[in-house]
Amino acid sequence: HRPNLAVVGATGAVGTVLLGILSARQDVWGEIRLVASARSAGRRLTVRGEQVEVVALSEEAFEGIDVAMFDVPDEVSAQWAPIAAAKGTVVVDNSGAFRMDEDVPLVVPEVNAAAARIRPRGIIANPNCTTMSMIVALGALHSEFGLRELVVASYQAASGAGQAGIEVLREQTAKVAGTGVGEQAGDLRALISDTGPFAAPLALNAVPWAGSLQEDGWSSEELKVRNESRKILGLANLRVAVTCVRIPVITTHSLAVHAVFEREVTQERAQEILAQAPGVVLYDNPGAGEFPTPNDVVGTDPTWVGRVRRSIDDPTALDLFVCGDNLRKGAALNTAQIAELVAGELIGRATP
Ligand code: 11C
Repeated sequence: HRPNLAVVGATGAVGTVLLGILSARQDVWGEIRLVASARSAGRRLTVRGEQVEVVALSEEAFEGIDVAMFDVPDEVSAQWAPIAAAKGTVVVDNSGAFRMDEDVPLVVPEVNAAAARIRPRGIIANPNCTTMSMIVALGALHSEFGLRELVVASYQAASGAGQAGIEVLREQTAKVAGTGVGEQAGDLRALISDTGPFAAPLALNAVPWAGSLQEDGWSSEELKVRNESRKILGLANLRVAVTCVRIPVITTHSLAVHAVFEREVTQERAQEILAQAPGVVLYDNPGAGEFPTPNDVVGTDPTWVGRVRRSIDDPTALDLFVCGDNLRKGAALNTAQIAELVAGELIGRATP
């Protein structure tokens, strides 16, 4: 039979994008069951052109389900993914709960698809959207030049913090419009007391913080980018320095990347590799004003790369600017791609 799929967290910011993606991609699924918290149960959502009623998360929700995609908070995944896996469902999880567990593969199909086959706990993890926004391009460059070190600054969209992040940025933007604020130190903080999921007012601002405080002043988001990049690329000793910054963009994360390699690089060869890499679009002609911006690429699937330069002071280093839709490839699309890999495996097994 065609494998049955459950979407857990169907009503969230990523879940909503996921239903659109499932409706647009080649359909490999039998039933698609929509699962969410008890609060959302009974709502009807459209997937593959059909209305489907949302059911509450419970053990029974995984009955007859072959693959489940989870897009829920860490603690919900930590509790429910093992329950689903124990029922024989392969879980593709987009939370941070399992990503760094040794017996859980962390998969980006363009980079390490084979890793998805070895999943002793029945769980496959999907990377953080910030890591994802650069890793497909870096994977391609790594294959050719051998990656040694990354120095990265992110420019992250509000929707990385979910639906609440989108709403707060919209409210703040409406509040500042036409007021003339932004010219006096602290005038944004005086106007905006509720910063929602962000550490400071985001409209007309840049906030060098995402996630929670970890040891020695690092943010959880920064450590995820470092640790997940190492795991996906299979480079346990990769040197990574990263600063994560939130900017007033609704959707699409961007990163300025300085990547140091084992071998000497040229701008031309790097551009050639990126132009040919699956899942990457090279858009790099600054003389004509051509480089990716988050607003130009939102809603698209690939990783967009521009501003590719060989470092002036290091012939083994490249500098580039990368944009990726954090809700699509950054979350929903990659989850769907992994689930499709598993579906292909299950169908192959059923019809040898
Ligand atoms: C953000 N990347 O932009 C985060 C959200 O580990 O999946 C995703 C957190 C995660 O805020």
